[in-house]
Amino acid sequence: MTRVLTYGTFDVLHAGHIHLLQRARALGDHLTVGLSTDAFNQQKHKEALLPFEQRHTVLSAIRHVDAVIAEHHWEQKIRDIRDHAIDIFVMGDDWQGEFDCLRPHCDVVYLPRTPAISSTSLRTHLTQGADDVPPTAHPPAPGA
Ligand code: C2G
Repeated sequence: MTRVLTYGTFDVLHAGHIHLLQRARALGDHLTVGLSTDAFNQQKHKEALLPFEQRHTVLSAIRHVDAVIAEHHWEQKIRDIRDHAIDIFVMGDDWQGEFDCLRPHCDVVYLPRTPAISSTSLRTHLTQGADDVPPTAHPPAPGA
């Protein structure tokens, strides 16, 4: 069994997140997602609209996701890789190179990020009542 691991905030879930999770899961047989806690989001200087519990409920319901663990700090990845017998670590390529230090512990794969959509843009759209059309989210090119 090939076990895959990824991390994120997954706030205001959108097609970019789903495309990432779908491709990550397709690299193996089991996908574990490290979900950033509200406290860790503060460390990341990231403001999530939805609290951890709600983001956990949504993420756990996605058929591409087999397990959700809490992401409390930057340094837990090596332990998570060991504890969950991870073979492949995956992140979107906005993180290109940032996690190459994990290569001694597992394969590291960066997948093309889905353009033109982000939780930040959706939060702005939702909270500022923008009257423009919500951003579209075309999936990355096939084989991306
Ligand atoms: N993503 C994507 N396309 C988008 C938006 C996000 O492929 N349009 C990917 C990101 O590259 C990331 C994952 O979806 O791999 C989750 O994105 P975020 O929820 O923004 O997570 P982030 O804040 O990048 O947290 O330790 C790692 C961090 O917890 C990652």
